[in-house]
Amino acid sequence: MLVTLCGGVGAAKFLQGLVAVVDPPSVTAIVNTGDDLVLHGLMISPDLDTVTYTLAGINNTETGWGIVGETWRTMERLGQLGGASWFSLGDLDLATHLFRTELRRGGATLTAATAALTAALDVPVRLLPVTDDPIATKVTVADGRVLDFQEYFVKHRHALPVTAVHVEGLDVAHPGPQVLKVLGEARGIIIAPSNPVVSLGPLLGVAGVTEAVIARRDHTVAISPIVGGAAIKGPAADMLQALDGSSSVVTIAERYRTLASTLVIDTADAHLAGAVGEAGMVPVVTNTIMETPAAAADLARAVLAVLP
Ligand code: FO1
Repeated sequence: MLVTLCGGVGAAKFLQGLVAVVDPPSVTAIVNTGDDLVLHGLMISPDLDTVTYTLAGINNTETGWGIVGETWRTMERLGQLGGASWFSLGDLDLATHLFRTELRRGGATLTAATAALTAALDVPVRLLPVTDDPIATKVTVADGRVLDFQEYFVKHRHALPVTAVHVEGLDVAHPGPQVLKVLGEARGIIIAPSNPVVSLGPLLGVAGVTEAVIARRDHTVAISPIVGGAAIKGPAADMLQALDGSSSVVTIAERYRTLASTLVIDTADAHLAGAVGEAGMVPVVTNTIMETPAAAADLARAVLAVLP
């Protein structure tokens, strides 16, 4: 069994490549839930949905989130009524949130609701929310305001300088029922090229998860989300610059060296391979930019080649 630690878009693309080169049921994805929100009374899990839609082959490749061929009539009507429409929920995507919310109100855990959703969409990979307990990523911005993650990310287009990130609920959150077990049993653990601060940070902060990954360090490979000092998508580079004082593959190595033995970096960063080694991780240099499913499959092959 292979376990991938996942945020949203970058992880979803990687998983798409991985399932092209291994038997999909042998893959388990543990997914961040710190981005989750309740809006219009609906329970929304953006990272779980991005991974689900991508593996179901119905993702919107232009936005990176949501469903292909989406329409927005409900949002338009909601806007006309004066309702909150800053977080765009497409007409098809809304069905996911209705389905999940109804199950959860009936007593299902997020893990169970996710299993029902992925089964209905024929997703061949097991998706595990990192926790069934509510956790919520909060972002402190330069003027001192503490924003909910989606307010920072979507409403303010992740343009505000960040001074701190914390995750509410981590002190009482338990890992999902199968999370520690699969980490202990995995043939290999792959840290996807997701934002280390706001995607993997909350996931690794759930009780026991970091310790379980450290215990499997020799079987764990991380893929850098930073290429040439910049993030492929989103605010990872700005956040690392603000919080760690730098944003290179070496910054990633410094964050991940206790968790993973190997760091996969892009050919654009080949000149930093030595510095990654000095930071305590074995560097592997390859193309990490997943412009096509074929490129994602090549990256997955490169990762598999370094797993024991
Ligand atoms: N991202 C946006 O930039 N704008 C949106 O309006 C938006 C809506 C949205 C709805 C459902 C969903 O699952 C994801 C959505 N996202 C949107 C993406 C989401 O904010 C991000 O993917 C993250 O949470 C960061 O990983």
